[in-house]
Amino acid sequence: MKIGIVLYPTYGGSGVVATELGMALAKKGHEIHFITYSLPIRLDEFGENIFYHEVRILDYPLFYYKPYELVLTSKLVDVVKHENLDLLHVHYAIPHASAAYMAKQILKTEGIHIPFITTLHGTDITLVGKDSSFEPVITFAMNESDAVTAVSKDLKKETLTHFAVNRHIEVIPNFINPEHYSTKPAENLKKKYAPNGERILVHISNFRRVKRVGDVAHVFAKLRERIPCKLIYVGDGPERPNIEQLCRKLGTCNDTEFLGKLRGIDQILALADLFVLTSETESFGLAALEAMASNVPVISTNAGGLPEVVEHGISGFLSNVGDIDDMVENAYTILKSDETLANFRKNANARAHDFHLDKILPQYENLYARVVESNMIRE
Ligand code: GMT
Repeated sequence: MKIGIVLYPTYGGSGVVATELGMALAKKGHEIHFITYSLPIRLDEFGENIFYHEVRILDYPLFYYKPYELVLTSKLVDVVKHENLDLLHVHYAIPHASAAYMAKQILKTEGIHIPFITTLHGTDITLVGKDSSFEPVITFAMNESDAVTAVSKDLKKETLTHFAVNRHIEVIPNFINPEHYSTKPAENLKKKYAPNGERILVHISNFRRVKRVGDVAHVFAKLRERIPCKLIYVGDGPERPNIEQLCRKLGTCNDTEFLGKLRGIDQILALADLFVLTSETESFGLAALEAMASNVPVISTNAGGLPEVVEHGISGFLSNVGDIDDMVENAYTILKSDETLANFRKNANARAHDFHLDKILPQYENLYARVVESNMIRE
């Protein structure tokens, strides 16, 4: 099948999932065309079935707001037509779903019938999409999609609660390719970050308010009173300056590292003893799953789709949003002895395998086949 994948190329879960999906499909012989405004960060393997089409925006003084959606639409029309695509799969509804809808209508006037699938990732529904400035367009684009998927049951529920969606939403969870995660820490890095064998806590996010990164800092400050530990932050975003200030205020900076944005996170996850995710909403929590694939247990909130990923008391623990003391207690329970930690590590890895690529990829392929087939019947 020839598939166009539309995605955000930057750091963020939806782009990672879309890229990993495309690379895995290409390995299975599908022809994959990534369509976005810069090279996706995880697109590190160029195979014979992988193509990249860059969306460029013409700069013109009149464009105070650059019309990305329009140039994306034109690019979709061009790629579908000239590469003879069978299907478009857009990741993150805004503005990809409405651009795909528009491209579909334009192509229809030329006798080309292209179906499109919209995958909802989270904030396109829970934070941004349901705002009245986007809602009517998102609702329309979902209803006009040939199929809609959500990455968790909770996200499906949220979508049905806040939008007048009149079509079926299929839940296809995010996945991991275990080949991409290392479970062996590099000794030199371990020595660098935890010279005296301290436990290493890791948090990875885009440092947006929704992640409540300050809670990570508070959990760490309390935990280090009970157990020798270090904290590594990966990622960057609007809240980072506040978190750096908080670290100074709490007096924890000597035991904290801010690594910023990293292309590969496998080496850092391999060092970690515990992954901490304190989000207020989280449709799935791909970063937590990636940690689990690296044998790292997770303490997180019980928000959104996180309970569908982390098993309370088995591969980690879930706490109410903002319940710092409970998170500290949970972290201590996991880290207090090597034996308990080893057990949680084993369980985390086993849980990650429930989301193995081999289990999830056929669900997408099956959906693609159904959508393309019903599009042919309609033609
Ligand atoms: O919030 C982020 O981390 C970025 C965002 C994205 O779209 O890139 O993540 C969302 O999609 C991920 C992949 O499906 C999910 O794992 C995240 O839980 C989700 N983020 C939120 O719901 C806040």
